[in-house]
Amino acid sequence: SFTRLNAQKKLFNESAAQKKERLAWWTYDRFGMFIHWGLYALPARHEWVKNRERLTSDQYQKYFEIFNPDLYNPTEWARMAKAAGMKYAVLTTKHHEGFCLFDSKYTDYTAMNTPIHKDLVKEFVDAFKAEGLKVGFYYSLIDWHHPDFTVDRNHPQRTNSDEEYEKMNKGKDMAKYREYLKNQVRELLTNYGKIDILWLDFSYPGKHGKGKDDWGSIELVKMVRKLQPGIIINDRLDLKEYDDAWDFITPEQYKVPAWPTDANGNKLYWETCQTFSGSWGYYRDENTWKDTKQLLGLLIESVSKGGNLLLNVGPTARGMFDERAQSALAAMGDWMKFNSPSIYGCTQAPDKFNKVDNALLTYNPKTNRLYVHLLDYPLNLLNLPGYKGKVKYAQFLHDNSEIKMTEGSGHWDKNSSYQEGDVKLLLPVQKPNQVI
Ligand code: JFZ
Repeated sequence: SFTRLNAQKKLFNESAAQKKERLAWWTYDRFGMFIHWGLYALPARHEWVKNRERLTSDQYQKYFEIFNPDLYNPTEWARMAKAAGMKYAVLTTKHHEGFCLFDSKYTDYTAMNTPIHKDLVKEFVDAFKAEGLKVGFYYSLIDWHHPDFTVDRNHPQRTNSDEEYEKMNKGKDMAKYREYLKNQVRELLTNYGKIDILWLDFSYPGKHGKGKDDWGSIELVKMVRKLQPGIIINDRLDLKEYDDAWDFITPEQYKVPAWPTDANGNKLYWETCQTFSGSWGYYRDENTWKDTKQLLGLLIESVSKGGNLLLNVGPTARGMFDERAQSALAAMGDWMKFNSPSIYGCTQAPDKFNKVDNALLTYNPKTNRLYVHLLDYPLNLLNLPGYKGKVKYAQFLHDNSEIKMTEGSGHWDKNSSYQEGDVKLLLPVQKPNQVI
């Protein structure tokens, strides 16, 4: 629904140029790691397991009592993220289950009171910063553990009847939850130094839903900006009618057809988040892992449409990236090692460069280089339609070896009319390994 955005209201006094400046590192870096980690790593069958299986907080309590990620080493995580080419990471400080990976004055439902007895968020922040990565916090607006959080249509104990809702919610006070959520966000943005990204999740206004009034979204955003003026915020607070209450949109688990714009045609900042295997939390038995080419395709395609990719890892209950995640990250790193100049600082190619068959285009406006990503390696000749006079030199990226090119030919278009002005690249028959 982002294409229907018609933002008019404003909360702050920031110009478009100032916003561009604030988001400059993020649009340059393009590639980050999402980390979904919580008690749900123990059942290891989806981060919504409490909801999917309609578990009560009592039934869920056993996971809290045995949570003990003894192999947790965030420096190792940071190194794997870095080796994959990722430049920032966003950790679930609390997911919908309500369990906090951080120490909090406002609840005992934290990692401090599990057998690990550690502020896992603090260790994450320190380790990732030390490795030179930017850090972000995911914080769930939804909370299936807090006693004042009312049962709604996304709740494990949801029902079909208005009367039952009323019965279950008797005595619950969302105003208290609202205060709790604000207090915790304040803790997160006060106790851990500079935080680069805040990812609040998520709103579902309407009948038996929750939105801006439930969260106190406006006050919350104002507090966030005051505590961390440079922070970048996502768009799930149900404040779409405001121009500046959010920074980027978050299309999730699907491909955007083109660079998303608002109703006035202004290009939006955007970041897609994607999983390796389907679920966000560690899911032991999931057999739907994407292969390397699909993962690289997600990254390249995002950049080719002016966006970022936040790619998720769900660590295990012992605090490790499981081996499937590790090898996927390593494979992306093998490609990024040679091809990252086609990602960092890159964006959608200018219109004068026509689409190329079975290829995605990225472009670096500073160096005026066009990157042609060959998703389906062609036989010998790659046709660049209408590129005559626009290309000075062509080379592979992985080894800087020249690719010979010819000008002056053309191609027959769909209507069988001959179009002049193409460039043809003479590629080697055998695809080099580092080409996607
Ligand atoms: C949410 C979470 O429920 C999920 O567990 C995960 O954390 C993911 C990143 O975010 O899922 C959503 C939230 C919003 C939409 C879709 C899935 N949405 O707006 O389409």
